[in-house]
Amino acid sequence: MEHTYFFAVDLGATSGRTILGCLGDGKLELKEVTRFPNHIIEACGHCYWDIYALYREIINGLKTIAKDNIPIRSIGIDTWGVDFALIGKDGELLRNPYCYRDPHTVGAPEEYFTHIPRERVYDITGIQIMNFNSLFQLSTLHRNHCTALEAADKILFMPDALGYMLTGKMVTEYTIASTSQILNPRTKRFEKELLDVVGVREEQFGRFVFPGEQIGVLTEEVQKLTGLGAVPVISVAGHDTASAVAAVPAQNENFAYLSSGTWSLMGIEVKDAIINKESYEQNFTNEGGVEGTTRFLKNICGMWLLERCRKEWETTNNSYSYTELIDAALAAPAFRSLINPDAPCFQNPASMIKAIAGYCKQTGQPVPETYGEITRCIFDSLSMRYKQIFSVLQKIAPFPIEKLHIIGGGSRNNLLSQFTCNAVGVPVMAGPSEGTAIGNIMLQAKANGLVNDIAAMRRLISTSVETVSFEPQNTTQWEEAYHKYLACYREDI
Ligand code: LRH
Repeated sequence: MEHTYFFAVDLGATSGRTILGCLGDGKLELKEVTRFPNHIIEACGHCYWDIYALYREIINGLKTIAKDNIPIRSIGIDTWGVDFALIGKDGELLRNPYCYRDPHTVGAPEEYFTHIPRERVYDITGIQIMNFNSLFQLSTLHRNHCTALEAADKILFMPDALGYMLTGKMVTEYTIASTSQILNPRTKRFEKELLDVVGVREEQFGRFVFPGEQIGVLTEEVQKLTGLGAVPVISVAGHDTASAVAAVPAQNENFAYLSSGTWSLMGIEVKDAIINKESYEQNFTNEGGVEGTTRFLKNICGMWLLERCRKEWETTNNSYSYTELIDAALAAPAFRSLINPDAPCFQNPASMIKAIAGYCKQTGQPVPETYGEITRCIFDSLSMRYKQIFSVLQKIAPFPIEKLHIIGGGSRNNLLSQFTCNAVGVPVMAGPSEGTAIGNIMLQAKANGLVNDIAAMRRLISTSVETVSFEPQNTTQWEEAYHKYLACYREDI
């Protein structure tokens, strides 16, 4: 089989990468082309993303490929969810997109529910209520008479906005649109009733596309900048989590996944959205997957906790590698202090270390002081939160969950994978760590007719990537610790 090359742009909330995928002889090989940080820019009282910096990084990655004369068949872009760019009538970006961590949406859902009740919003969308969902970002902008929104002709979600900058074509890709809380998963259309409240019309979104459709080809401007030809840009699963879930190397359908990065997304793949009293009460989400599947999952504050602590340590000249942090966590006492990683105080605190200390003080637990103790507290608490969500999944899933697949950067952390395995009590398979980029590339391969369906994709992935397997250990000890976690579990700190 001849080798075919694909270019993936995978942008997360803390870092981004461009990756070259090579498919041949029934195997996929990856090569990281570039890796770069994605900074939240705090300015004039708001938090922004620098979309031009991201665009420049994509151009740099493409330039490298062109210099090396690698004949890429297509390009795919995936990013984090919910955020969007506003485009004026003249096709210009109206300002840098807001970052979902901007506190301007605090309280926005409650205000929105005075127009349409919470239950109805959930019933229409099946999306967990989170204050930063695009619907609530739009309602905040609308309420504040945001001049950019008032002038906007089009609204493009992040992967689509970058796709537009590369091709000049405006689309709205289904999986990323499903994170907005504006889409109805049954009809796969935007809901006018929800949009009316925020003064937005359906025509303000781009042409609606599903994963696999072509957006366009590189503009002449981008061709000149990069040295490439008219390479097609394919709409992959634009939502990073959707691309990651597509890459789960599962052997059958009875699995749950944990996509572990800045966020931890834990869930199952189902045929139809699960929207009922229990899913509403547990605030679970139904996001769009590939081939008509639904990602029934819950957001858990993931490596964000540790990423923020690491940044703080760096400012005091203490940079710790992940290996150092993991070793120190292992040496620290177990289950000494347990936090609810999803407590509001951890969403975007000025100091994560102080926020953790504050939570522990308020719940009468010892305050973790050393970097090892803090890291241990984060790992112990994450594994407990995973158990809590996993038990809900076990109750709601229409099948027995036989295995948990951990994918994404966090799957490289063997200590946390073992903790998670002990906590959930089923076998865990960790890897691939570049799940999102792999999903992105394989969906391009499918669009180019090189694989038939998601099952074939997953088979090919499982023969191409390395995984690590874990079996539950010391489960009684973990059960006991879970009781302690529940006793210290708070949602109001
Ligand atoms: C993970 C993610 C998640 C969203 C969040 C904003 O990167 O896409 O699925 O909820 O970012």
